[in-house]
Amino acid sequence: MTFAVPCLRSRRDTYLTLAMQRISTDPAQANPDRLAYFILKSVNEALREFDMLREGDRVAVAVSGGKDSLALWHLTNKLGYPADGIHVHLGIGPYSDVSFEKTKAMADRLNRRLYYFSLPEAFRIGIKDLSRTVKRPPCSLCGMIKRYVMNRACTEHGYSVLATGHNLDDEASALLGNLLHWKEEYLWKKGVALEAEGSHLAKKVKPFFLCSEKEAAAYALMSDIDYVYDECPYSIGAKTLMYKGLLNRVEDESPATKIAFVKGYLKRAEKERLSRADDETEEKTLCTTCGYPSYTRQCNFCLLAARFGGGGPVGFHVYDPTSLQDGIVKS
Ligand code: Q46
Ligand code: ZN
Repeated sequence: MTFAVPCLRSRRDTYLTLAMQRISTDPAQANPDRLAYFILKSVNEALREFDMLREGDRVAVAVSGGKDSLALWHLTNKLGYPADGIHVHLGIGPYSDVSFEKTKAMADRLNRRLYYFSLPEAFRIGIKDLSRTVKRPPCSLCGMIKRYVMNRACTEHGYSVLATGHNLDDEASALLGNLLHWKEEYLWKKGVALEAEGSHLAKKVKPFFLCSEKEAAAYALMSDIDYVYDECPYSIGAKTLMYKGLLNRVEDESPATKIAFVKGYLKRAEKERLSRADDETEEKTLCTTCGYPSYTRQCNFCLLAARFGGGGPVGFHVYDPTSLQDGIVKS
């Protein structure tokens, strides 16, 4: 498979650095086609081994505007799985605006629909002020809002699978963090292909989990994908970045450690999840407002919507490049 590689010479150094990790320690042998081959091989292996996508599935990709999610959206369509996108605008100033623009540009390029939810529009407040007002860390709020929006968009628009752009470095660093702090409540719940639960929680898959962050970036560069280069301001100083650095040092000394670490975990996690399922004491109920699973009478999203949403229904947008429509869907 050959990718169009615009201005290869100017990107040569980047490719060589990126390619060295998986293809060769000899820069002269590294080239974009071989790198593309390894990336596609890894994604195919993940899809097959973990039964991520089945015939008849309708796929949506969670798209942030960063390299991993845009590359995944592009690759999923390239591999023959027509996939639409779902995006959450967090209201983090220019960072969120640029992320949204890059996401919309990919919708245009792929000619696929994009569902999106805008926090500042729906709640008239960005994540920073929301966090301050409700006294909850921005990343915890962000995770909750994204999970809710993604699930709801999938359920209401008939997508059976939600694919996310988590790569090998994300999985390994999250696992290391959970282990170092023995976060038993999260430790065994992570997976790379989690089946749907009931009619409200879509199946979740991570087709990039065997690709390193560098490989995902290489795919984005090779495919001429324009992504947001800045990191989310709330990720700066996050422990996961330190864990990624530590794991990279281990990987340099002992190649393939990250893959062994994550694959070893996945084998054990499946058994642990099954044996722990009977001990689950926390009972889920259905939110009295939206009907989605919740541990409390009203789910956290609906509580926010009641407080900040102006009393009306919460609006989700759909941008459809095929009809050049940008409409709001009230739910
Ligand atoms: S959780 Fe936190 Fe991320 Fe959300 S607020 Fe930004 S850093 S985007 S990976
Ligand atoms: Zn609810």
